[in-house]
Amino acid sequence: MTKPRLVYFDAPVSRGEECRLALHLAGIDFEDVRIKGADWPALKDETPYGALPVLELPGRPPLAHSNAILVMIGRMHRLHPEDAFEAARHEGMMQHVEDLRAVVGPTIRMAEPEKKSVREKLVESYLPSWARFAEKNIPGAPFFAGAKVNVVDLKLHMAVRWFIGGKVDYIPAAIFADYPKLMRVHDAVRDHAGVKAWYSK
Ligand SMILES: N[C@@H](CCC(=O)N[C@@H](CS)C(=O)NCC(=O)O)C(=O)O
Repeated sequence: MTKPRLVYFDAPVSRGEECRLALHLAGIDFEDVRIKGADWPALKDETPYGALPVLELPGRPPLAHSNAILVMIGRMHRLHPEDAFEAARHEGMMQHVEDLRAVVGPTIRMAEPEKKSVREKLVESYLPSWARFAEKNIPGAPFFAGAKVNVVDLKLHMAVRWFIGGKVDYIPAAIFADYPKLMRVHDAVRDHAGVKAWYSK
């Protein structure tokens, strides 16, 4: 291996996509390895924790867990605060996104009518509550910490983008519309020149 490899599923979503965006914004030339669903069972046990994304760096063991990957890239490439307390605040929000995924993620594999019923309950209480707490803890504008993008913004962007396309059954596309700070971070990342460059490749 001569250059970093980011291994994730073949989709521009979630934990893998936020790591790809971070690597791209960091200016790192990396191999974007996309695993087909059918090939995953054979690979699962080869990964550190049985899940993706995994970042492979030349001369290092594979690194797993999206937040660990993001924080490491962020620290090395000025996409995460140097100050320990500020960094921890960013990491707290990154964990908040992981909490959301831990709650909503399992509904993807639910069959009907359980999926409908569980998601409708999430729309009533968990999702507005999650957004309210996110909103309360975003100090800056347009990005989380102000004028400059950080890895936390990429993670928040992916979380909002999951729903606002209206492609998640039973979850309205406008679920986060009443949370202006959250939407502002989403929009600022969407409109960031480096992010646009990634999607125009
Ligand atoms: N805590 C891990 C969670 C990783 C995770 O659950 N990844 C999902 C895809 S987003 C996965 O690998 N699913 C397939 C499986 O668990 O077999 C992280 O943040 O990267």
